[in-house]
Amino acid sequence: MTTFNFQYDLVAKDHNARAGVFHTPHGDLLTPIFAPVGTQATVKAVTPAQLKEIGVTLVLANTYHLYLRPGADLVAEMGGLHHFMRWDSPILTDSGGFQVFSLAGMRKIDEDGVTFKSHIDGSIHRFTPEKAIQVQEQLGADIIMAFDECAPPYDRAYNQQAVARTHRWAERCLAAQTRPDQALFGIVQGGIFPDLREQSARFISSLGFPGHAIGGLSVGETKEEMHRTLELLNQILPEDKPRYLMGVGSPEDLINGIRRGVDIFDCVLPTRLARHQAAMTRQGRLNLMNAAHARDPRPIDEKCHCYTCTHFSRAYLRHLIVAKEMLAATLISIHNIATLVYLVQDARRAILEGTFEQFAEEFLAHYTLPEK
Ligand code: PRF
Ligand code: ZN
Repeated sequence: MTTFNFQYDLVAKDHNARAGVFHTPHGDLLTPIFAPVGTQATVKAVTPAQLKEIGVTLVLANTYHLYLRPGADLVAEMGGLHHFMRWDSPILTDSGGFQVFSLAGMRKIDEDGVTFKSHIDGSIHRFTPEKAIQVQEQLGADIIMAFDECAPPYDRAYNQQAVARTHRWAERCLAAQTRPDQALFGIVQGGIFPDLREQSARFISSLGFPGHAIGGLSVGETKEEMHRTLELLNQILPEDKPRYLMGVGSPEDLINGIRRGVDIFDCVLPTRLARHQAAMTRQGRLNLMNAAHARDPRPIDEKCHCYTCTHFSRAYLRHLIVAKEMLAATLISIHNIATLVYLVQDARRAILEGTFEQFAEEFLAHYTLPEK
């Protein structure tokens, strides 16, 4: 099906960390890469021009949300997602499975698909693997995702079923694809269970997808379990295709993921934290609402070269927050996204230089984990 050559060039390896280039119809992605989330065809509070200035090259959008509102037909009629949201770099859409499964009590899963109730108006809808592909083809992202089932991480019987179903659905997604210019990624599931993960990685990578996603992590398991799972998958997933760890993106998770062979990450964390007045730095989180910042002339991070840190003081940002001004969310979002984008850029440089292990150790030594 695919006629565009979605090639992944592995440029350098440092232990298990990888630096590469993934070619897409809207340009090359330099990996490791972090993609901010634009659930409703907008990265909340940040314009495309601001994303470009930071150096963002990939954004994620959600099939579930855009299918419900404004509708995939409307987006297609408006020239597709790139034109609609005026983002001319690569876009990745998630398939909707994970979002539908998050609708506790509002969905019913069977072998053929999922019936669910809209969180907007309560109307009834149905997604199948075929429907998820059809909607993603209408949206027109560069990277689209297979329709999968993400089970609770510790439920073995459920994961066994979910893996088998995810595999059958992956084959149906491949058969349903008609556009030659979208990279359809298969998704590995299996919870915390090594045998299920191995089975899933072997099966999914046998289907010939141009890239592989790791689903079902950062959903309640421990960090150690996530790391062990990534180490196992790193040995099984083919080296010549990109690996995407879905929905993961704290600074320490990025470094720990890159260390275990992950190439692509996405997460709502930078924009969500920004709307809750929290700044991400390489040392840890900072709550800008705190009275300690009231007369602080320093930027969020003196070493950060983002627009926010090169122009504004903590005192000004705190003032915007206290006065409930919208610009606060924009400026903190810009800084938080920049923190993750610069972090993976530095990681890539270190991989190319062969110093990634030192870089990772150094980063983790100075990083204070947020309180739970
Ligand atoms: N599947 C899909 N999207 C996802 C996940 C998944 O398992 C996760 C889990 N971290 C986030 N987004 N399709
Ligand atoms: Zn900054």
